[in-house]
Amino acid sequence: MPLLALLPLVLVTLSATSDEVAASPHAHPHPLDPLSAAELTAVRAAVLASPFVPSRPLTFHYVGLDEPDKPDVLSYAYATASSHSPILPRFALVIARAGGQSHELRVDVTHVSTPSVLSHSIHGGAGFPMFTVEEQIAAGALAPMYPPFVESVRRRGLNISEVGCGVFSKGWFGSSEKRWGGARVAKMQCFVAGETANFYARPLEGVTLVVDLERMTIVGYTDRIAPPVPKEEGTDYRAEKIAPLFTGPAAAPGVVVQPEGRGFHMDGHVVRWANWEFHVGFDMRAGTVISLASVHDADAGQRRRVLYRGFVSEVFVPYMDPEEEWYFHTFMDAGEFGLGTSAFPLQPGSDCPANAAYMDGYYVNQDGKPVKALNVICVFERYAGDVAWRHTQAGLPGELITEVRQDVTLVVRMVATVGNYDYTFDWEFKTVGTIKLVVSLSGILEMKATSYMHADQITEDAHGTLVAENTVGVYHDHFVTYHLDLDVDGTKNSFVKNTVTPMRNTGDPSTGGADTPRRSYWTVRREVAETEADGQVGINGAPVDLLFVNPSKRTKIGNEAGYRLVPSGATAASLLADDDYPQRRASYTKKQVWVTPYNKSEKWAPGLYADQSTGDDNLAAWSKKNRGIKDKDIVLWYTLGLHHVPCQEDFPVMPTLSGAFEMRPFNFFERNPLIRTRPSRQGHSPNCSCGAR
Ligand SMILES: *[C@@H]1O[C@H](CO)[C@@H](O)[C@H](O)[C@H]1NC(C)=O
Ligand SMILES: *[C@@H]1O[C@H](CO)[C@@H](O)[C@H](O)[C@H]1NC(C)=O
Ligand SMILES: [Cu+2]
Repeated sequence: MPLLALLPLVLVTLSATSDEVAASPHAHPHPLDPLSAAELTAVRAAVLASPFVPSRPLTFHYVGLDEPDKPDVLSYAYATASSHSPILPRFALVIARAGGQSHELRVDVTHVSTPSVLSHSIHGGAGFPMFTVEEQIAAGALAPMYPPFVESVRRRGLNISEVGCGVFSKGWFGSSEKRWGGARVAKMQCFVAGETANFYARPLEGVTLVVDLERMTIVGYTDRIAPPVPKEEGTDYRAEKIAPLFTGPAAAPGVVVQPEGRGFHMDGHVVRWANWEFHVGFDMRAGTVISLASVHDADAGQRRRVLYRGFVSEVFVPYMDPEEEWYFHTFMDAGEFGLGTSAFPLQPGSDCPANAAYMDGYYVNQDGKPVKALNVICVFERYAGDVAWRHTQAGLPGELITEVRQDVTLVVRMVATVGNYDYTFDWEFKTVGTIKLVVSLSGILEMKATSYMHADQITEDAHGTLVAENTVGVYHDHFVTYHLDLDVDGTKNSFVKNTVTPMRNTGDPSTGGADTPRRSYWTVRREVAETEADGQVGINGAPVDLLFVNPSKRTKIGNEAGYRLVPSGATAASLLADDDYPQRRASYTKKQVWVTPYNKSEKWAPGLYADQSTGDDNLAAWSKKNRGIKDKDIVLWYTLGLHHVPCQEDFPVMPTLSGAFEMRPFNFFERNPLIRTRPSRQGHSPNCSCGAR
């Protein structure tokens, strides 16, 4: 039937509209629900009325849920039918700036009509909170009014009206930058816009401004070099600017259809799908937060805990050019810019398939007023034709047995666009019990203008790849650090390193050998980590299987219930010197794996105050306490890393590049948990050539 071949590909959805998650129908929010607009409004009122911070102006840099203590949340979430869930108080953590100080406030918003400030303190250590969107805009507006900058632009033969500047965090470089006296300053660099949407491709190289974000004035200025501004032609990526578009039958359009409706259910922020249940939250710093993930064990007839809380703790992006304009490009995208505040509405049908459901988030602006982030998270079932398990049994007389089960997964997705880069963060839940975390990079490179027009002209280290004429895509890293508070079948877990070790066969049974011609083999040496020092692992060295086990939960045949960490690509560790300033701030990026005892206040790998942090309060510093981690409530910190050597295909916009890792059940179930799943009832699609044989 050739006509059908022109029809859309396979699956199509019933309810294509109004996919927004309804507001929680419950009178009381789930204790891990993000703060609602009403709660955020109440937080603001309480802070503004508080005598603790009398000085004005006051700006809000972070407001997030300060979740109840873990034992309380656990008894709420896993309350038995007989005991019923307690109503837990609702607290917010606020970080505000006033009078040149960072104020931390804890606000009780259990009753939104009578919010109250419970505690207040002034941050005395290093570092500053996230930038606000408003101050970045205000800083950018200073540049065209700053005479030396206007002069620099004029000297380059450009018109000030076509130049725009953005805020770049300045990093931390110790006593070498005493001149700013520990002030909350940032750098600004500028681009030439013109007709293209891709101003990142047209840097005004050589010019750096320093802005004091508190006084909102320019406090430093350099105009050092003036290579040509790269040409505009070929920089745009908008469909209407790229002509001609492909018109041929490059690919038939595909739409996902679920004739029987969605396979998952959303109750407020709680998602139930197949054997999984979990809570989806949203935070202005971390973005998506997944909590209370548990998997139903059909054989045991019970729900079993896997993850208490997981989120992206930091994204560290150091650039590899030591020159004046580039050395400080050592960004901490979560702690400086906010992944949640950088999340924009997902595009239905492109960012997420047609069968996706969407969730909104809320954060606050600089005035503390709630801002709705529309459609920032999507949830969808994915069947991409992959196999969960299979076997064909040939050789039986007169019979060919084939059993195959589809690998259908549930994806929770958010995209954060932090300036030039777009990060897609996926949480993928698999029916086999696996949680897969995927980070996909796209967007626009940070580019440096240069006089080079051709690769043959480059005689010294260009610190990047010539990706277009006069344009170098600068070398850099992406280190995405996850905080995963695993609770494998309960709270108390141990971290086990199973090192795969080569062995020699002595050939002599009296020394444990085997009397065979075999010379060598490998075996597994098991080590249970005692303290945090044992919890640090560089995974590119020895072949090692890393497990989180619950020593008190065993299978019927005696193996400890566990989950295994499986990296899949993107295992780069930092190559910076230990004494280099950016490395001191992000010292935890030297090893991919850290395991710490659970501590509610240890959430952010570079520390609570990431901007200009010094590393004195980061994950590596906490780990120096070398606390016990055996048979305790422990947290996995995993850093997914990529060394990015740009190439021409990354210009003008970068094709998606992904890295991932999985947490897979390991002796958690008694057997393959999918053994009892039904074979697919879905037959041939109309455009499958396998039909009429
Ligand atoms: C700069 O651009 C603006 C707006 O396009 C225009 O009005 C102005 O005349 C230009 N100035 C110069 C010196 O070209
Ligand atoms: C929990 O973390 C905070 C912040 O790092 C620290 O001050 C406190 O001592 C920690 N508590 C324990 C028991 O380690
Ligand atoms: Cu990159």
